[in-house]
Amino acid sequence: MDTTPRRTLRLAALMGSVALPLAFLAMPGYAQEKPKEHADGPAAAYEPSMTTLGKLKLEIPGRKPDDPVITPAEFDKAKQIYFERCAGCHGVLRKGATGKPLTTDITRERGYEALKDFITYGSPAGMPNWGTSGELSEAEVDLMARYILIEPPQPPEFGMEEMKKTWKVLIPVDQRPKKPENDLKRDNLFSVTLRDTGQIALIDGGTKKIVKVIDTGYAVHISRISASGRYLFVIGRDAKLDMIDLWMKEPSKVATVKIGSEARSVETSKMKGYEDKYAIAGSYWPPQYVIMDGDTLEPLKIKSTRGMIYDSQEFHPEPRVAAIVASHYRPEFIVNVKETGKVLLVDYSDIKNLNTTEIEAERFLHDGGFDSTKRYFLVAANARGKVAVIDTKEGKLTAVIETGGQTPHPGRGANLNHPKYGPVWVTSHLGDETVALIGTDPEGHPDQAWKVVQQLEALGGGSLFVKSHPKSDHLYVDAPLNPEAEISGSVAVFKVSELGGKEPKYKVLPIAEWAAIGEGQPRVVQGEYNQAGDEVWFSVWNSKDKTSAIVVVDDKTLKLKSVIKDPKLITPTGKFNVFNTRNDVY
Ligand code: DHE
Repeated sequence: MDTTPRRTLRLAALMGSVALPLAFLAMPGYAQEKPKEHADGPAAAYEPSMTTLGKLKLEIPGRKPDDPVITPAEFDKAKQIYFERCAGCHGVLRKGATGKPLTTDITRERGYEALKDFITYGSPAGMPNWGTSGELSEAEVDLMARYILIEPPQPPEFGMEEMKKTWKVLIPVDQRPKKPENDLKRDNLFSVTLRDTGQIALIDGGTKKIVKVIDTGYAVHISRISASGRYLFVIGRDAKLDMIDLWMKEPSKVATVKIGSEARSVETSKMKGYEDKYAIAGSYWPPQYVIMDGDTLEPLKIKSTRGMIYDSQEFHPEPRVAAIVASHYRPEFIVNVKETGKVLLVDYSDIKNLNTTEIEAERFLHDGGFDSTKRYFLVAANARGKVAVIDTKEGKLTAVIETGGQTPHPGRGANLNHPKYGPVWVTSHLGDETVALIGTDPEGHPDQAWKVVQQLEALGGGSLFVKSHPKSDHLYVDAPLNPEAEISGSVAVFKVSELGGKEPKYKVLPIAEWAAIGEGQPRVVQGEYNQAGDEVWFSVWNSKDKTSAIVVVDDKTLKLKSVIKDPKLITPTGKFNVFNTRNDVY
């Protein structure tokens, strides 16, 4: 079906859902107005959940005489709820992140009743209405109000000693193949996250058959591939990093290490001369990154990200590591630190005398990718509605751009050759239906460089990923977190060659319908191309107990090419094609 662009989607409902939770602390008496449900927008469902921290055994911090009573069992439960639902915004130590601080000097000043009301009813500034939405029972709301009146427990640090205890080389380097021992078309393999089983499925891009399912970390998050294409690295939310050798007769894990308690990112060295030499992973807790040996995962260097926020120059105790990419221009990792708003260029050519360039960018950095030349790295400062551009050749900030939409969320973004504006990089938004096209060609198109040159309107808010390919004339925009099933089950496709016209139209592909699953309300997420760039794969992400699928679309005709279904394909989300991921093709 063809649809003209429309700005129909409940902007009002989406607005506010991404703003600062617990703004109530600055708004005395607001709870009495008992605002109605407001924080049910897609972005509200996307705040980080520190699930693994929730499972750690922690002591009740020294109870003071005026602390409200909480039993150890209640404390355990409240701690788990806090880490899973609240810490993403308010911080592990409750010192504030995208949400307000909840330190005891503040919470005790507000008092139990006010806290209980705000947890129950939320606030229009973005604090979810945990009580009235039914997410928390009355007893749980009472528990949480008491919990935030006591001192926050601090999860343990995770230094070299702890890391080394978890580090295992499962197959020593000298016992690994000297050359590939399988006839897989490795560059067209897809590593597919099976989120809720803590596994990845290796799927052959040609036959569309599962080659192998491999156990990895808890709520496994992303995969990255070494520069040579031999090693696959998979990070779980529990910060367990697994390294898989694709040369083995049957690809298998060859090394593993835990780099913290909560993590989201991993990358490998890509600079000429350093291929496969190092791996790096960043964690949410403790706030740090670690550089590891690229053959064995031996942890070599751990660096804390604690420090000053780029603009206020105030100390932040827990700045999380978000996206990490590897420079193609210098032997550097580009490490994005969420809460301090800094991009770190970590020079790995001499890790004994580690050199780091610290770039002031913007808060709160999340995800991003390269422009088509791989020289510029564009990263979303999502809570500020901006994208920061880093020149990885010169090692400096190029620009910080307002995207014009609410909460940009590009994934790695998409690179297009726009008929009017030349090379552009694209991001969609979590908070609304807009899609921003940013000029990335300062030489050929200086007037357009680092500006939003066009804004498209796609299906609706709740978009997480856009995708294109150098050989394709299409731009795909998903919307998995949109509250409407029809939207979250579809993707919008724009024709790149028609973007120069008036009001470009998009076509809707009913991906979930094509998967013909029947049960549940699956969300369609993250397009990923095959190596040839002639087909694009989408995950049809259903709940754990229901059938999920991967739908493969013919990129030329936009017709259904095949549906991959398998009982082992449980909760597929991210997909990482070996060739495209190792070469940063998107
Ligand atoms: Fe992700 C990338 C963090 C929830 C699927 N996600 C990233 C990156 C970060 C991040 C920092 C960039 C990594 C990099 O490039 O090095 N993600 C977070 C969160 O904090 C958040 C919001 C909540 C949480 O508690 O984890 C979160 N992410 C999700 C999901 O719910 C998704 C949709 C499904 C899933 O599998 O968990 C999801 N995130 C992804 C995917 C990528 C990703 C598929 C990589 C996209 C790409 O094309 O590179």
